Amino acid sequence: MARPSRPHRWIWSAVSGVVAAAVFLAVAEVLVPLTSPGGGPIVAVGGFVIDVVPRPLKEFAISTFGENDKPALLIGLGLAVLVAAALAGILQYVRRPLGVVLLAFAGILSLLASVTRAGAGALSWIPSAAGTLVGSLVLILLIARLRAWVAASAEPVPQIPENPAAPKPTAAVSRRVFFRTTAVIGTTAVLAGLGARLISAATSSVSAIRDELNLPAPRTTVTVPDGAELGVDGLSPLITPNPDFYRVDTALVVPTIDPASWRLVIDGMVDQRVELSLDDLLAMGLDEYAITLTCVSNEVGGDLVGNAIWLGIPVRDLLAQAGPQQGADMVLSRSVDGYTASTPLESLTDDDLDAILAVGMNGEPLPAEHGFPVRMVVPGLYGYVSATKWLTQLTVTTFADDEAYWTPRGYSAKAPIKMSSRIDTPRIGTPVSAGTVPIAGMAWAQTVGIEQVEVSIDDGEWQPATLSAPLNDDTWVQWKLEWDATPGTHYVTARAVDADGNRQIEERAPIYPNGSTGWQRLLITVT
Ligand SMILES: Nc1nc2c(c(=O)[nH]1)N[C@H]1C(S)=C(S)[C@@H](COP(=O)(O)O)O[C@H]1N2
Ligand SMILES: [Mo]
Repeated sequence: MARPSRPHRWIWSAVSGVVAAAVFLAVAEVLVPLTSPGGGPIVAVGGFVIDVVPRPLKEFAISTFGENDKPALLIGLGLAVLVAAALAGILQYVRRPLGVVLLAFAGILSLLASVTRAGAGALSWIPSAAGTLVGSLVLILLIARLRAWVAASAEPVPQIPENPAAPKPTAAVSRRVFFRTTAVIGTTAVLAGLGARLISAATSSVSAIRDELNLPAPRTTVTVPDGAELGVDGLSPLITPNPDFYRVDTALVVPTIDPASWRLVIDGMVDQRVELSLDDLLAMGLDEYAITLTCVSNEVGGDLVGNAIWLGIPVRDLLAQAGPQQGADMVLSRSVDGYTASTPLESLTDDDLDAILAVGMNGEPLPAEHGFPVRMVVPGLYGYVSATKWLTQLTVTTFADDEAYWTPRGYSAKAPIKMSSRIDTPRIGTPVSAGTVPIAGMAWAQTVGIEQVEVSIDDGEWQPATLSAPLNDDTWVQWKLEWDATPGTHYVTARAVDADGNRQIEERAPIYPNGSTGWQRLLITVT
Protein backbone atom coordinates (compact mmCIF):
# COMPACT_ATOMS: atom_id res chain seq x y z
CA MET A 1 0.00 0.00 0.00
CA ALA A 2 1.65 3.18 -1.19
CA ARG A 3 1.31 6.45 0.57
CA PRO A 4 -1.01 8.69 -1.52
CA SER A 5 1.23 10.89 -3.60
CA ARG A 6 0.87 14.66 -3.33
CA PRO A 7 -1.53 15.16 -6.26
CA HIS A 8 -3.84 12.60 -4.71
CA ARG A 9 -4.02 14.53 -1.51
CA TRP A 10 -4.88 17.69 -3.41
CA ILE A 11 -7.56 15.84 -5.32
CA TRP A 12 -9.15 14.17 -2.29
CA SER A 13 -9.15 17.33 -0.24
CA ALA A 14 -10.75 19.16 -3.17
CA VAL A 15 -13.35 16.38 -3.45
CA SER A 16 -14.05 16.73 0.28
CA GLY A 17 -14.68 20.43 -0.23
CA VAL A 18 -17.08 19.75 -3.09
CA VAL A 19 -18.97 17.16 -1.02
CA ALA A 20 -19.23 19.65 1.84
CA ALA A 21 -20.64 22.25 -0.57
CA ALA A 22 -23.13 19.69 -1.91
CA VAL A 23 -24.25 19.08 1.67
CA PHE A 24 -24.60 22.83 2.22
CA LEU A 25 -26.83 23.13 -0.86
CA ALA A 26 -28.83 19.97 -0.09
CA VAL A 27 -29.60 21.06 3.47
CA ALA A 28 -30.63 24.48 2.16
CA GLU A 29 -32.75 22.93 -0.59
CA VAL A 30 -34.61 20.73 1.91
CA LEU A 31 -35.34 23.70 4.18
CA VAL A 32 -36.29 26.23 1.49
CA PRO A 33 -39.90 25.07 0.99
CA LEU A 34 -40.50 25.31 4.74
CA THR A 35 -38.80 28.63 5.40
CA SER A 36 -38.46 30.77 2.29
CA PRO A 37 -40.89 29.85 -0.46
CA GLY A 38 -39.57 32.69 -2.64
CA GLY A 39 -36.37 30.74 -3.25
CA GLY A 40 -33.22 29.66 -1.42
CA PRO A 41 -29.57 30.69 -1.35
CA ILE A 42 -28.89 29.91 -5.03
CA VAL A 43 -31.75 32.06 -6.25
CA ALA A 44 -30.89 34.80 -3.75
CA VAL A 45 -27.21 34.90 -4.67
CA GLY A 46 -28.05 34.73 -8.39
CA GLY A 47 -30.56 37.56 -7.98
CA PHE A 48 -27.99 39.58 -6.07
CA VAL A 49 -25.45 39.05 -8.85
CA ILE A 50 -28.02 40.16 -11.46
CA ASP A 51 -28.73 43.33 -9.49
CA VAL A 52 -25.09 44.31 -8.92
CA VAL A 53 -23.32 43.37 -12.16
CA PRO A 54 -22.24 46.50 -14.03
CA ARG A 55 -24.51 47.52 -16.88
CA PRO A 56 -22.07 46.74 -19.74
CA LEU A 57 -21.68 43.19 -18.43
CA LYS A 58 -25.45 42.79 -18.28
CA GLU A 59 -25.77 44.07 -21.86
CA PHE A 60 -23.02 41.65 -22.88
CA ALA A 61 -24.91 38.79 -21.22
CA ILE A 62 -28.19 39.69 -22.96
CA SER A 63 -26.53 40.11 -26.36
CA THR A 64 -24.41 36.95 -26.02
CA PHE A 65 -26.83 34.57 -24.35
CA GLY A 66 -30.15 36.24 -25.23
CA GLU A 67 -33.02 34.32 -23.67
CA ASN A 68 -30.44 31.93 -22.15
CA ASP A 69 -28.86 34.63 -20.02
CA LYS A 70 -30.25 33.05 -16.85
CA PRO A 71 -29.08 29.47 -17.49
CA ALA A 72 -25.71 30.99 -18.41
CA LEU A 73 -25.61 32.83 -15.09
CA LEU A 74 -26.54 29.67 -13.19
CA ILE A 75 -23.81 27.69 -14.94
CA GLY A 76 -21.29 30.43 -14.18
CA LEU A 77 -22.43 30.52 -10.57
CA GLY A 78 -22.20 26.70 -10.38
CA LEU A 79 -18.61 26.78 -11.67
CA ALA A 80 -17.69 29.48 -9.15
CA VAL A 81 -19.18 27.40 -6.31
CA LEU A 82 -17.29 24.32 -7.55
CA VAL A 83 -13.95 26.15 -7.60
CA ALA A 84 -14.54 27.79 -4.21
CA ALA A 85 -15.60 24.44 -2.71
CA ALA A 86 -12.50 22.66 -4.00
CA LEU A 87 -10.39 25.49 -2.65
CA ALA A 88 -12.09 25.24 0.75
CA GLY A 89 -11.25 21.51 0.86
CA ILE A 90 -7.61 22.08 0.01
CA LEU A 91 -7.32 24.96 2.49
CA GLN A 92 -8.84 22.85 5.23
CA TYR A 93 -6.30 20.13 4.48
CA VAL A 94 -3.21 22.30 4.39
CA ARG A 95 -4.19 24.82 7.05
CA ARG A 96 -7.01 24.04 9.42
CA PRO A 97 -9.50 25.75 9.88
CA LEU A 98 -9.13 27.99 6.81
CA GLY A 99 -11.44 25.79 4.72
CA VAL A 100 -14.23 26.11 7.26
CA VAL A 101 -13.60 29.86 7.41
CA LEU A 102 -14.03 30.11 3.62
CA LEU A 103 -17.18 28.01 3.72
CA ALA A 104 -18.62 30.10 6.55
CA PHE A 105 -17.79 33.27 4.63
CA ALA A 106 -19.70 31.98 1.59
CA GLY A 107 -22.52 30.97 3.94
CA ILE A 108 -22.74 34.48 5.39
CA LEU A 109 -22.84 36.01 1.90
CA SER A 110 -25.67 33.70 0.89
CA LEU A 111 -27.48 34.45 4.15
CA LEU A 112 -27.20 38.20 3.54
CA ALA A 113 -28.43 37.78 -0.05
CA SER A 114 -31.36 35.70 1.23
CA VAL A 115 -32.56 38.11 3.90
CA THR A 116 -32.23 41.24 1.76
CA ARG A 117 -34.14 39.79 -1.18
CA ALA A 118 -37.54 41.24 -2.10
CA GLY A 119 -40.16 38.95 -0.60
CA ALA A 120 -37.79 37.54 2.04
CA GLY A 121 -39.60 36.27 5.13
CA ALA A 122 -38.61 36.12 8.80
CA LEU A 123 -37.19 32.61 8.35
CA SER A 124 -35.27 33.21 5.12
CA TRP A 125 -31.91 33.06 6.94
CA ILE A 126 -32.44 29.43 8.00
CA PRO A 127 -31.45 27.51 4.83
CA SER A 128 -28.10 29.33 4.55
CA ALA A 129 -27.37 29.09 8.27
CA ALA A 130 -28.22 25.39 8.53
CA GLY A 131 -26.36 24.64 5.29
CA THR A 132 -23.25 26.40 6.58
CA LEU A 133 -23.36 24.53 9.89
CA VAL A 134 -23.83 21.04 8.47
CA GLY A 135 -21.50 21.71 5.53
CA SER A 136 -18.73 22.83 7.93
CA LEU A 137 -19.11 19.70 10.08
CA VAL A 138 -18.86 17.53 6.98
CA LEU A 139 -15.76 19.37 5.81
CA ILE A 140 -14.09 18.93 9.22
CA LEU A 141 -14.99 15.23 9.30
CA LEU A 142 -13.87 14.40 5.76
CA ILE A 143 -10.56 16.22 6.03
CA ALA A 144 -9.88 14.51 9.40
CA ARG A 145 -10.46 11.13 7.71
CA LEU A 146 -8.23 12.11 4.81
CA ARG A 147 -5.48 13.07 7.27
CA ALA A 148 -5.87 9.74 9.05
CA TRP A 149 -5.51 7.93 5.75
CA VAL A 150 -2.42 9.94 4.81
CA ALA A 151 -0.92 9.37 8.27
CA ALA A 152 -1.58 5.62 8.11
CA SER A 153 0.00 5.46 4.67
CA ALA A 154 3.16 6.93 6.15
CA GLU A 155 3.50 3.97 8.57
CA PRO A 156 5.44 0.96 7.33
CA VAL A 157 3.09 -1.85 6.41
CA PRO A 158 2.99 -4.11 9.51
CA GLN A 159 4.10 -7.64 8.65
CA ILE A 160 3.24 -9.35 11.91
CA PRO A 161 1.01 -7.35 14.25
CA GLU A 162 2.84 -6.95 17.56
CA ASN A 163 -0.36 -6.55 19.48
CA PRO A 164 -3.20 -8.20 17.55
CA ALA A 165 -5.74 -7.12 20.18
CA ALA A 166 -5.40 -3.42 19.30
CA PRO A 167 -4.16 -3.17 15.74
CA LYS A 168 -3.33 0.26 14.41
CA PRO A 169 -5.58 1.04 11.45
CA THR A 170 -3.72 0.20 8.32
CA ALA A 171 -3.57 2.49 5.31
CA ALA A 172 -6.06 0.22 3.55
CA VAL A 173 -8.55 0.52 6.40
CA SER A 174 -8.23 4.32 6.69
CA ARG A 175 -8.53 4.62 2.96
CA ARG A 176 -11.73 2.60 3.00
CA VAL A 177 -13.13 4.69 5.86
CA PHE A 178 -12.43 7.91 3.97
CA PHE A 179 -13.95 6.67 0.74
CA ARG A 180 -16.99 5.18 2.42
CA THR A 181 -17.73 8.35 4.41
CA THR A 182 -17.27 10.54 1.35
CA ALA A 183 -19.44 8.34 -0.85
CA VAL A 184 -22.26 7.96 1.69
CA ILE A 185 -22.40 11.67 2.52
CA GLY A 186 -22.04 12.74 -1.11
CA THR A 187 -24.77 10.40 -2.36
CA THR A 188 -27.12 11.34 0.46
CA ALA A 189 -26.64 15.03 -0.32
CA VAL A 190 -27.32 14.62 -4.03
CA LEU A 191 -30.40 12.45 -3.44
CA ALA A 192 -31.82 14.71 -0.73
CA GLY A 193 -31.17 17.85 -2.78
CA LEU A 194 -32.69 16.49 -5.97
CA GLY A 195 -35.58 14.91 -4.07
CA ALA A 196 -36.44 18.19 -2.37
CA ARG A 197 -36.26 19.96 -5.73
CA LEU A 198 -38.56 17.45 -7.41
CA ILE A 199 -41.09 17.46 -4.59
CA SER A 200 -41.30 21.23 -4.51
CA ALA A 201 -41.64 21.36 -8.31
CA ALA A 202 -44.43 18.77 -8.20
CA THR A 203 -46.33 20.49 -5.41
CA SER A 204 -46.06 24.06 -6.69
CA SER A 205 -49.56 24.15 -8.02
CA VAL A 206 -49.57 27.59 -9.59
CA SER A 207 -49.24 26.26 -13.13
CA ALA A 208 -52.20 23.96 -12.48
CA ILE A 209 -54.20 26.88 -11.09
CA ARG A 210 -53.26 28.95 -14.14
CA ASP A 211 -54.42 26.16 -16.45
CA GLU A 212 -57.76 26.07 -14.70
CA LEU A 213 -58.28 29.80 -14.39
CA ASN A 214 -61.24 30.80 -16.52
CA LEU A 215 -61.02 34.46 -17.37
CA PRO A 216 -64.31 36.25 -18.02
CA ALA A 217 -65.11 36.76 -21.69
CA PRO A 218 -64.03 40.16 -23.06
CA ARG A 219 -66.73 42.79 -23.56
CA THR A 220 -64.99 43.94 -26.74
CA THR A 221 -62.60 42.02 -28.94
CA VAL A 222 -59.92 42.98 -31.43
CA THR A 223 -60.92 42.50 -35.06
CA VAL A 224 -58.10 41.66 -37.41
CA PRO A 225 -58.83 43.48 -40.68
CA ASP A 226 -58.50 41.84 -44.09
CA GLY A 227 -55.00 42.34 -45.42
CA ALA A 228 -53.41 42.49 -41.97
CA GLU A 229 -51.07 39.64 -42.95
CA LEU A 230 -49.09 39.84 -46.18
CA GLY A 231 -48.36 36.11 -46.21
CA VAL A 232 -44.70 36.31 -47.18
CA ASP A 233 -42.46 33.34 -46.29
CA GLY A 234 -40.03 34.25 -43.53
CA LEU A 235 -42.05 37.29 -42.40
CA SER A 236 -43.00 37.48 -38.70
CA PRO A 237 -46.65 36.80 -37.97
CA LEU A 238 -48.79 39.82 -37.06
CA ILE A 239 -49.60 38.29 -33.66
CA THR A 240 -46.62 36.71 -31.92
CA PRO A 241 -47.52 33.29 -30.48
CA ASN A 242 -46.93 33.18 -26.71
CA PRO A 243 -44.14 30.57 -26.85
CA ASP A 244 -42.25 32.77 -29.36
CA PHE A 245 -42.76 36.04 -27.49
CA TYR A 246 -39.43 37.47 -26.32
CA ARG A 247 -38.76 37.43 -22.60
CA VAL A 248 -36.63 39.97 -20.76
CA ASP A 249 -36.50 40.35 -16.98
CA THR A 250 -34.21 40.23 -13.97
CA ALA A 251 -35.98 37.23 -12.39
CA LEU A 252 -33.66 34.25 -12.07
CA VAL A 253 -36.62 32.04 -11.28
CA VAL A 254 -40.06 32.95 -12.55
CA PRO A 255 -42.08 34.21 -9.56
CA THR A 256 -45.01 31.94 -8.73
CA ILE A 257 -48.06 33.76 -7.44
CA ASP A 258 -51.23 32.15 -6.19
CA PRO A 259 -53.99 34.23 -7.78
CA ALA A 260 -56.21 33.60 -4.75
CA SER A 261 -53.85 35.48 -2.44
CA TRP A 262 -52.67 38.05 -5.01
CA ARG A 263 -53.43 41.68 -4.12
CA LEU A 264 -52.86 44.93 -5.94
CA VAL A 265 -52.19 47.92 -3.71
CA ILE A 266 -52.54 51.45 -5.05
CA ASP A 267 -50.95 53.92 -2.66
CA GLY A 268 -48.67 56.95 -2.41
CA MET A 269 -50.02 60.38 -3.34
CA VAL A 270 -53.67 59.28 -3.51
CA ASP A 271 -56.84 60.37 -1.77
CA GLN A 272 -57.54 56.82 -0.78
CA ARG A 273 -55.38 53.71 -0.64
CA VAL A 274 -56.98 50.93 -2.70
CA GLU A 275 -56.44 47.21 -2.34
CA LEU A 276 -57.90 44.82 -4.89
CA SER A 277 -58.06 41.06 -5.29
CA LEU A 278 -57.95 39.38 -8.67
CA ASP A 279 -61.72 38.87 -8.50
CA ASP A 280 -62.21 42.60 -7.80
CA LEU A 281 -60.11 43.35 -10.85
CA LEU A 282 -61.90 40.87 -13.12
CA ALA A 283 -65.28 42.19 -11.94
CA MET A 284 -64.42 45.56 -13.49
CA GLY A 285 -64.89 44.03 -16.94
CA LEU A 286 -62.29 43.05 -19.49
CA ASP A 287 -61.56 44.22 -23.02
CA GLU A 288 -59.07 43.14 -25.66
CA TYR A 289 -56.21 45.41 -26.73
CA ALA A 290 -53.63 44.77 -29.45
CA ILE A 291 -50.34 46.34 -28.35
CA THR A 292 -46.79 45.82 -29.62
CA LEU A 293 -44.30 45.58 -26.76
CA THR A 294 -40.68 46.55 -27.34
CA CYS A 295 -37.56 46.23 -25.20
CA VAL A 296 -35.10 49.10 -24.89
CA SER A 297 -32.37 46.49 -25.47
CA ASN A 298 -33.67 45.81 -28.99
CA GLU A 299 -30.92 46.57 -31.49
CA VAL A 300 -31.84 47.76 -34.98
CA GLY A 301 -33.05 44.57 -36.69
CA GLY A 302 -33.36 42.76 -33.34
CA ASP A 303 -36.08 40.45 -32.09
CA LEU A 304 -36.85 41.90 -28.64
CA VAL A 305 -40.24 43.06 -29.89
CA GLY A 306 -43.55 41.22 -30.07
CA ASN A 307 -47.21 41.84 -30.64
CA ALA A 308 -50.02 40.31 -28.61
CA ILE A 309 -53.72 40.66 -28.01
CA TRP A 310 -53.93 41.45 -24.34
CA LEU A 311 -56.99 41.06 -22.15
CA GLY A 312 -57.11 43.79 -19.56
CA ILE A 313 -58.45 46.79 -17.71
CA PRO A 314 -57.42 50.43 -18.28
CA VAL A 315 -55.04 51.64 -15.56
CA ARG A 316 -56.87 54.98 -15.54
CA ASP A 317 -60.01 53.25 -14.16
CA LEU A 318 -57.99 51.84 -11.28
CA LEU A 319 -56.19 55.10 -10.55
CA ALA A 320 -59.57 56.86 -10.54
CA GLN A 321 -60.62 54.70 -7.58
CA ALA A 322 -57.59 55.91 -5.61
CA GLY A 323 -57.65 59.56 -6.74
CA PRO A 324 -54.11 60.75 -7.62
CA GLN A 325 -53.25 64.02 -5.89
CA GLN A 326 -51.98 67.32 -7.24
CA GLY A 327 -48.23 67.38 -7.81
CA ALA A 328 -47.83 63.69 -8.59
CA ASP A 329 -46.24 62.98 -11.97
CA MET A 330 -45.15 59.34 -11.84
CA VAL A 331 -46.46 55.89 -11.00
CA LEU A 332 -43.90 53.44 -9.65
CA SER A 333 -45.16 49.95 -10.46
CA ARG A 334 -43.67 47.15 -8.39
CA SER A 335 -43.34 43.44 -8.98
CA VAL A 336 -43.42 40.78 -6.25
CA ASP A 337 -39.70 40.25 -6.90
CA GLY A 338 -38.89 43.87 -6.13
CA TYR A 339 -38.48 45.06 -9.74
CA THR A 340 -39.87 48.56 -10.33
CA ALA A 341 -40.73 50.73 -13.35
CA SER A 342 -41.41 54.47 -13.50
CA THR A 343 -44.25 55.50 -15.79
CA PRO A 344 -45.42 59.10 -16.30
CA LEU A 345 -48.76 59.53 -14.50
CA GLU A 346 -50.17 61.33 -17.54
CA SER A 347 -49.58 58.22 -19.70
CA LEU A 348 -51.72 56.23 -17.28
CA THR A 349 -54.57 58.72 -16.94
CA ASP A 350 -54.79 59.73 -20.63
CA ASP A 351 -58.23 58.80 -22.00
CA ASP A 352 -56.76 58.33 -25.47
CA LEU A 353 -54.01 55.92 -24.47
CA ASP A 354 -54.74 52.26 -23.75
CA ALA A 355 -52.44 51.75 -20.76
CA ILE A 356 -53.73 48.52 -19.23
CA LEU A 357 -53.30 45.95 -16.54
CA ALA A 358 -53.29 42.72 -18.52
CA VAL A 359 -54.50 39.36 -17.23
CA GLY A 360 -54.67 37.56 -20.58
CA MET A 361 -52.36 37.19 -23.57
CA ASN A 362 -53.50 35.82 -26.93
CA GLY A 363 -56.53 34.03 -25.57
CA GLU A 364 -55.10 32.52 -22.39
CA PRO A 365 -54.18 33.69 -18.90
CA LEU A 366 -50.79 35.44 -18.87
CA PRO A 367 -48.04 32.82 -19.10
CA ALA A 368 -45.94 32.64 -15.91
CA GLU A 369 -42.88 34.11 -17.71
CA HIS A 370 -44.94 37.02 -18.97
CA GLY A 371 -46.20 38.10 -15.56
CA PHE A 372 -48.98 35.84 -14.27
CA PRO A 373 -51.40 36.80 -12.89
CA VAL A 374 -51.25 40.54 -13.70
CA ARG A 375 -48.84 42.82 -15.58
CA MET A 376 -48.89 46.31 -16.99
CA VAL A 377 -48.70 47.16 -20.71
CA VAL A 378 -48.49 50.74 -21.99
CA PRO A 379 -48.49 51.49 -25.74
CA GLY A 380 -45.49 53.53 -26.84
CA LEU A 381 -43.26 53.08 -23.77
CA TYR A 382 -40.35 50.64 -23.60
CA GLY A 383 -41.01 47.63 -21.37
CA TYR A 384 -38.56 48.68 -18.67
CA VAL A 385 -40.51 51.86 -17.89
CA SER A 386 -44.00 50.43 -18.20
CA ALA A 387 -44.53 46.70 -18.56
CA THR A 388 -44.02 45.46 -14.98
CA LYS A 389 -44.76 41.74 -14.74
CA TRP A 390 -45.98 39.95 -11.58
CA LEU A 391 -47.41 43.32 -10.60
CA THR A 392 -48.34 43.90 -6.97
CA GLN A 393 -48.23 47.65 -6.31
CA LEU A 394 -48.82 50.99 -8.00
CA THR A 395 -47.40 53.90 -6.03
CA VAL A 396 -48.39 57.37 -7.16
CA THR A 397 -45.35 59.59 -6.64
CA THR A 398 -42.98 61.98 -8.44
CA PHE A 399 -39.90 61.54 -10.62
CA ALA A 400 -38.13 63.84 -8.14
CA ASP A 401 -38.83 61.58 -5.15
CA ASP A 402 -38.61 58.06 -6.53
CA GLU A 403 -36.67 56.08 -9.08
CA ALA A 404 -37.14 52.69 -10.70
CA TYR A 405 -34.86 49.66 -11.03
CA TRP A 406 -33.02 50.79 -14.18
CA THR A 407 -32.73 54.50 -13.33
CA PRO A 408 -29.73 54.33 -10.97
CA ARG A 409 -28.19 51.94 -13.51
CA GLY A 410 -28.07 54.77 -16.01
CA TYR A 411 -31.13 54.19 -18.20
CA SER A 412 -33.48 57.11 -18.78
CA ALA A 413 -36.33 57.50 -16.30
CA LYS A 414 -38.70 58.24 -19.21
CA ALA A 415 -38.41 56.23 -22.39
CA PRO A 416 -40.87 56.41 -25.31
CA ILE A 417 -40.36 53.71 -27.94
CA LYS A 418 -38.45 54.95 -30.98
CA MET A 419 -39.93 54.28 -34.40
CA SER A 420 -38.15 51.42 -36.12
CA SER A 421 -38.35 49.03 -39.05
CA ARG A 422 -36.89 45.59 -39.48
CA ILE A 423 -36.08 43.39 -42.47
CA ASP A 424 -37.22 39.80 -41.80
CA THR A 425 -36.50 38.35 -45.26
CA PRO A 426 -34.16 37.86 -47.07
CA ARG A 427 -31.62 37.15 -44.34
CA ILE A 428 -27.94 37.85 -44.16
CA GLY A 429 -26.00 34.65 -44.84
CA THR A 430 -28.92 33.01 -46.65
CA PRO A 431 -28.39 33.51 -50.40
CA VAL A 432 -31.45 33.93 -52.63
CA SER A 433 -31.90 32.98 -56.29
CA ALA A 434 -32.01 35.69 -58.93
CA GLY A 435 -35.48 36.71 -60.07
CA THR A 436 -38.37 38.19 -58.15
CA VAL A 437 -37.53 38.12 -54.43
CA PRO A 438 -39.86 39.57 -51.81
CA ILE A 439 -38.16 41.86 -49.31
CA ALA A 440 -40.39 42.01 -46.23
CA GLY A 441 -40.36 42.99 -42.60
CA MET A 442 -42.08 44.79 -39.75
CA ALA A 443 -42.28 48.46 -38.74
CA TRP A 444 -43.63 50.15 -35.63
CA ALA A 445 -44.32 53.61 -34.26
CA GLN A 446 -46.62 52.87 -31.33
CA THR A 447 -49.37 55.44 -30.61
CA VAL A 448 -48.71 57.20 -33.93
CA GLY A 449 -48.85 54.51 -36.60
CA ILE A 450 -46.72 53.76 -39.65
CA GLU A 451 -47.47 55.75 -42.81
CA GLN A 452 -44.87 54.31 -45.12
CA VAL A 453 -41.86 52.04 -45.37
CA GLU A 454 -39.24 52.63 -48.04
CA VAL A 455 -36.57 50.29 -49.34
CA SER A 456 -33.37 51.12 -51.16
CA ILE A 457 -31.23 48.65 -53.10
CA ASP A 458 -27.50 49.39 -53.26
CA ASP A 459 -28.16 52.88 -51.89
CA GLY A 460 -30.29 53.71 -54.94
CA GLU A 461 -33.64 55.42 -55.12
CA TRP A 462 -36.09 54.81 -52.21
CA GLN A 463 -39.02 52.67 -53.28
CA PRO A 464 -42.28 52.58 -51.29
CA ALA A 465 -43.15 49.16 -49.87
CA THR A 466 -46.66 47.73 -49.64
CA LEU A 467 -48.03 47.91 -46.06
CA SER A 468 -50.38 45.48 -44.37
CA ALA A 469 -53.70 46.79 -43.09
CA PRO A 470 -52.88 48.08 -39.57
CA LEU A 471 -54.65 46.62 -36.52
CA ASN A 472 -54.37 50.02 -34.83
CA ASP A 473 -51.73 52.69 -34.16
CA ASP A 474 -50.29 50.76 -31.21
CA THR A 475 -49.14 47.74 -33.20
CA TRP A 476 -46.53 47.01 -35.80
CA VAL A 477 -47.37 46.57 -39.47
CA GLN A 478 -45.92 44.25 -42.07
CA TRP A 479 -44.36 45.60 -45.27
CA LYS A 480 -43.06 44.04 -48.48
CA LEU A 481 -41.45 44.96 -51.76
CA GLU A 482 -40.98 42.73 -54.80
CA TRP A 483 -37.34 42.97 -55.80
CA ASP A 484 -35.98 42.00 -59.19
CA ALA A 485 -32.77 40.51 -57.83
CA THR A 486 -29.74 40.16 -60.11
CA PRO A 487 -26.79 37.87 -59.33
CA GLY A 488 -24.10 39.34 -57.08
CA THR A 489 -24.15 40.97 -53.65
CA HIS A 490 -26.51 43.81 -52.88
CA TYR A 491 -27.19 46.17 -50.03
CA VAL A 492 -30.82 46.29 -48.91
CA THR A 493 -31.84 49.15 -46.59
CA ALA A 494 -35.24 49.91 -45.04
CA ARG A 495 -36.64 52.95 -43.25
CA ALA A 496 -40.07 53.96 -42.02
CA VAL A 497 -42.15 57.13 -41.89
CA ASP A 498 -44.78 57.60 -39.18
CA ALA A 499 -48.29 59.02 -39.52
CA ASP A 500 -47.03 62.42 -38.32
CA GLY A 501 -44.61 62.49 -41.27
CA ASN A 502 -41.48 61.86 -39.18
CA ARG A 503 -38.84 59.72 -40.85
CA GLN A 504 -37.02 56.99 -38.90
CA ILE A 505 -33.71 58.34 -37.58
CA GLU A 506 -30.77 57.37 -39.80
CA GLU A 507 -28.03 58.00 -37.26
CA ARG A 508 -27.01 54.89 -35.33
CA ALA A 509 -27.53 55.07 -31.57
CA PRO A 510 -26.81 52.29 -29.06
CA ILE A 511 -29.57 50.87 -26.88
CA TYR A 512 -28.15 52.73 -23.87
CA PRO A 513 -29.55 54.93 -22.36
CA ASN A 514 -32.98 55.01 -24.05
CA GLY A 515 -33.15 52.86 -27.17
CA SER A 516 -31.37 52.24 -30.46
CA THR A 517 -31.84 54.16 -33.70
CA GLY A 518 -30.60 53.66 -37.26
CA TRP A 519 -31.65 52.10 -40.54
CA GLN A 520 -31.15 48.39 -41.01
CA ARG A 521 -28.86 47.68 -43.96
CA LEU A 522 -28.16 44.11 -45.04
CA LEU A 523 -25.72 42.64 -47.54
CA ILE A 524 -27.61 39.97 -49.48
CA THR A 525 -26.07 37.42 -51.82
CA VAL A 526 -28.04 36.61 -54.99
CA THR A 527 -27.02 33.49 -56.94
N1 LIG B 1 -41.07 42.14 -12.79
C1 LIG B 1 -40.43 42.51 -13.91
N2 LIG B 1 -41.15 43.04 -14.91
C2 LIG B 1 -40.53 43.43 -16.05
C3 LIG B 1 -39.13 43.30 -16.20
C4 LIG B 1 -38.40 42.75 -15.11
O1 LIG B 1 -37.17 42.63 -15.16
N3 LIG B 1 -39.09 42.36 -13.98
N4 LIG B 1 -38.53 43.70 -17.36
C5 LIG B 1 -39.24 44.65 -18.22
C6 LIG B 1 -38.66 44.74 -19.55
S1 LIG B 1 -37.12 45.41 -19.68
C7 LIG B 1 -39.35 44.36 -20.68
S2 LIG B 1 -38.75 44.70 -22.21
C8 LIG B 1 -40.64 43.65 -20.57
C9 LIG B 1 -40.59 42.36 -21.33
O2 LIG B 1 -41.78 41.65 -21.19
P1 LIG B 1 -41.87 40.15 -21.70
O3 LIG B 1 -40.77 39.39 -21.02
O4 LIG B 1 -43.23 39.67 -21.37
O5 LIG B 1 -41.64 40.20 -23.19
O6 LIG B 1 -40.97 43.35 -19.23
C10 LIG B 1 -40.72 44.39 -18.31
N5 LIG B 1 -41.28 43.97 -17.05
MO1 LIG C 1 -36.70 45.76 -21.80
